[in-house]
Amino acid sequence: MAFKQNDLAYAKDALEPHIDKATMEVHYEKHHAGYTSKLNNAVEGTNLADKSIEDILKNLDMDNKAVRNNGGGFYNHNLFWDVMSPNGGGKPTGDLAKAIDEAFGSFDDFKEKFSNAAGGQFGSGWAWLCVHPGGRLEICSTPNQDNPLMPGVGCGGHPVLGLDVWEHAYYLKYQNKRPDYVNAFFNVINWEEVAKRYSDGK
Ligand code: MN3
Repeated sequence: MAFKQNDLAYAKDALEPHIDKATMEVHYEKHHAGYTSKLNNAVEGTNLADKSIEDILKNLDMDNKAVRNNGGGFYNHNLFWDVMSPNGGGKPTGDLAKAIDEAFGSFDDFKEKFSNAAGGQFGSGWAWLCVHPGGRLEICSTPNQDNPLMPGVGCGGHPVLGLDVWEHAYYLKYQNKRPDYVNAFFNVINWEEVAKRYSDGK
């Protein structure tokens, strides 16, 4: 069965003014669609074709560049669309809020650390909030389309929040001002979805 992009739960202009419609269109219809079709081509006729994407990433041969880049790109963007919402923003509640306070001191400290991970990723990549078994949270970043599920990326646990810091994710609206984009992302984070991923993943 071929891999398929997650449907967006909102219109492509629904995250405005934080994430603009033109960026959403090219990002979803061109970039993510491209990773998805290239992943399907790369696994077709191989023993990976009938595996789940999580299974593929966890057991990945990191020298398999086609699956590493496109499998990562496929998975990462599906997560990214799902952790944003026009009704997002604010702060998490419940167990996730407690875990954030425990790991980072406060929500503001978390925001600063996550923003630094996003801003400090040199070149293209992703910033992540990951949960380890038992519930401990970690912030990290990965280059290119690497993902915390992949072996040996130095960024462990199960990703519950991811931020795309490739220029294609923000350049049309924010040009070189990545920190403004990172700040705007906090206005659309779907904390309910992140909390669900946290309780599933811990
Ligand atoms: Mn992208």
